[in-house]
Amino acid sequence: MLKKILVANRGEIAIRIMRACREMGIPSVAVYSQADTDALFAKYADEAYCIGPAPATLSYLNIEAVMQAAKNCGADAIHPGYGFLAENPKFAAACEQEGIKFIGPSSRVLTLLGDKVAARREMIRAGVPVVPGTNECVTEFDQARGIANEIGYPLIIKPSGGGGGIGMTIVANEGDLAKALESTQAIATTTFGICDVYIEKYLTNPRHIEFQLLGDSHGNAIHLGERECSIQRRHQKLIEESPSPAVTTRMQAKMGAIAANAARLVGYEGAGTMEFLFSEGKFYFLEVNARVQVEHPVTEMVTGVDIVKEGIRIASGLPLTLTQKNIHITGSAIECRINAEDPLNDFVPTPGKIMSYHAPGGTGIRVDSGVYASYTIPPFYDPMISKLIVWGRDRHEAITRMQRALYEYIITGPNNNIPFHKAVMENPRFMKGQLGTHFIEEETTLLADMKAIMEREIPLEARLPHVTEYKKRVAAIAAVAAVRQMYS
Ligand code: MV4
Repeated sequence: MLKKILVANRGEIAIRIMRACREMGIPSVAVYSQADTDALFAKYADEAYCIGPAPATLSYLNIEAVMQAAKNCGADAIHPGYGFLAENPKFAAACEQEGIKFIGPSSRVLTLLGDKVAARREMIRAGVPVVPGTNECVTEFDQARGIANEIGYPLIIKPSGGGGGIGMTIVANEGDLAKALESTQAIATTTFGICDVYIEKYLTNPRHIEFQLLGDSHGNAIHLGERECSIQRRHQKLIEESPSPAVTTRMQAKMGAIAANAARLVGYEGAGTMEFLFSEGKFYFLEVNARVQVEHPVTEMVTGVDIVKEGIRIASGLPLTLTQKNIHITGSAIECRINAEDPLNDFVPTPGKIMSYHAPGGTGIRVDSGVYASYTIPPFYDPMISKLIVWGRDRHEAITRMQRALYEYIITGPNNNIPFHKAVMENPRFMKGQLGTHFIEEETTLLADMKAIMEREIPLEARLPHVTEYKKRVAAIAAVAAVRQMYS
């Protein structure tokens, strides 16, 4: 087993990983930027080292600084979490060179999957259904026109070095093709340093469904079912759930087996996700996310598998103890990402000091956060405050439990998107499970619904007039006042 793990990340995911370390008896080491001196993850770790100034390029993205800290503290492994260096093949290679275990796939696999055109080709070879499109990079207009005529419009041009939606251009007809090709190549070059782009048939309003995978270093791979992540805005997921209300048990078993087999064929080690578009009953491969994802807890809630612990076991060289037959999906789980952002002002980030904080609890509730009352959310990073995850015996119970939990949740100080989540949780289309990637744009009443919810809420100060001392208020708030609003 690994002996000491440096966590090359911050916030809730750093704590999530350190919690797994603690349960496994493995000491954890935090590295933090000057902006994160007061952050919870830096306190939670067994050891913590400041590795640089606030900007991520000088700290969390600084490979030399992270490697130096790992060597200095004698860590034999690094967990990259998500974002930052998580899918960086150069970082994984640096770890391999130094004899420090990178907890995740090898630099070879990260290179392969990071090249989205190469990944497409590999997945076709492995028998995974992909979106109709090109299997090599497109450089010239004439080449693009030929391909476009074969697959038909609308189509989408994507940077091969990208992923997650950045720089993608939808093309409605041939008249727009030349400009779209040029602009996507330009964005690809500036954002990813490679001008390579590829073309796919554009699917209008599909669902976004992904399979959770675990592969070990002994050639075993399994899947833990799917997550539906269709509720997103500008390529930022906001709500995720498992299982998808659109996927039958049969489809889950079939696609999961295909995805796990492909992971095994590429030699995938650790936790990973295979992303698909799901349209008219069919799955189309998009890309592999070669890391543990933000939304992994919904899968943990319905399978009972600790995905982070499994990743650490795999990185220690141990074979998977779970077989596909051991994996059973029980009930339904939903995650709401609670962000410091203003839902009334185009969701602009609102970092700042959390004045009072009370997280929901009780049956079936999980809150993964890196904050506390009086903590100041720094402006330099992602403004996520926490992830609120609920489990229910079925989707309906999960939704009503999420409603209850959102009304218990007290965060004062920065504006946050809890009212938005409250509006979605009572949206009729959401409740029916009729989701798609354009859900938020299409549900044009969401903003007004949210405003109505905010207006009917009684201000916190007015809820407990008889309690004068501020601390007493904070304690009493969740117990009585918050939930009542749900029915007001
Ligand atoms: C697509 C697509 C439609 N057709 N590809 C955006 C994120 C990245 N992983 C892939 N994305 C998309 N690729 C084809 N051929 C639509 C999207 C897309 C999307 C996908 C998943 C979740 C949200 C999305 C929002 C807009 C567009």
